[in-house]
Amino acid sequence: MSKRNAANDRRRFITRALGAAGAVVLAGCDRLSNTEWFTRTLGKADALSYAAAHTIGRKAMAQEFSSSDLSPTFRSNGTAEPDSPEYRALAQRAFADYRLVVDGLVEKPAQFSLADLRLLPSRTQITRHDCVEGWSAIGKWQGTRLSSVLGAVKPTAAARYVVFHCADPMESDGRDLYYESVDLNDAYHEQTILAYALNDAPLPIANGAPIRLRVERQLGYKHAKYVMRIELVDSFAGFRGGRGGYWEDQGYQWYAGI
Ligand SMILES: Nc1nc2c(c(=O)[nH]1)N[C@H]1C(S)=C(S)[C@@H](COP(=O)(O)O)O[C@H]1N2
Ligand SMILES: [Mo]
Repeated sequence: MSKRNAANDRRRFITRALGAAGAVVLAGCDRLSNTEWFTRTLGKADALSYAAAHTIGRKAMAQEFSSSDLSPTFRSNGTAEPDSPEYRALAQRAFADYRLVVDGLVEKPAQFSLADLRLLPSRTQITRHDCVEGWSAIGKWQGTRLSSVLGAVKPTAAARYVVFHCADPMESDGRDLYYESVDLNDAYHEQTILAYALNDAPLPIANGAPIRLRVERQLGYKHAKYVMRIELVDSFAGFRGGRGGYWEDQGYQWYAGI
């Protein structure tokens, strides 16, 4: 199959998958997760879209825009402020005490303050965020390239996935923290950054302060906000629901390519 046909097939496939999702009345991610067929459909779609993305080459860049394309405001979705004493304490001191822990299958586990992260190579990009609920927004993100952080900690040969542990509990009893994961292909991609700024201002709490992932070729729920810890693993099979992310454990596809 030629590259062009593969890309067309993939686009058609994804349009079909999302078109069907769009036909359900979606009040939010909760509603969607309860829809049985979505689990069924996108469970299979997962394997297919991941394979298709690899066929067309994972180096492809997400589209970038210009300042004139920026959305007037970048809305907040999901958690707007993590409800935990630990997070509140960090926020109160403007994240001066924040340390991003990076560990797991790495040679040199490390902790990074915001100042440390700002010293590493950064990238600025204007991209479109697509939420599975059916809205999009264009924002300007600046952040540390994830590849720079990984370069510092040196993943071992066994490392296959990067897990992002977030600050926000998804249950009112304070448990079930949001989490996400990507493979090394996306982790080392040029546009994959740990963003600390949005639209030329420090990242607001509503959008994931102090650090949120941007993984531009995937849907919104992959872009973990309030990232506290990054863990290199060889599998997420034994962790939480075993599907590599909070929404994935409710049935969303793990590879949410767009
Ligand atoms: N920690 C955390 N990350 C998260 C979420 C969340 O609830 N908690 N929601 C996800 C979803 S569904 C979307 S669309 C985006 C929303 O990002 P925004 O608040 O900057 O619009 O964050 C994603 N990352
Ligand atoms: Mo979303």
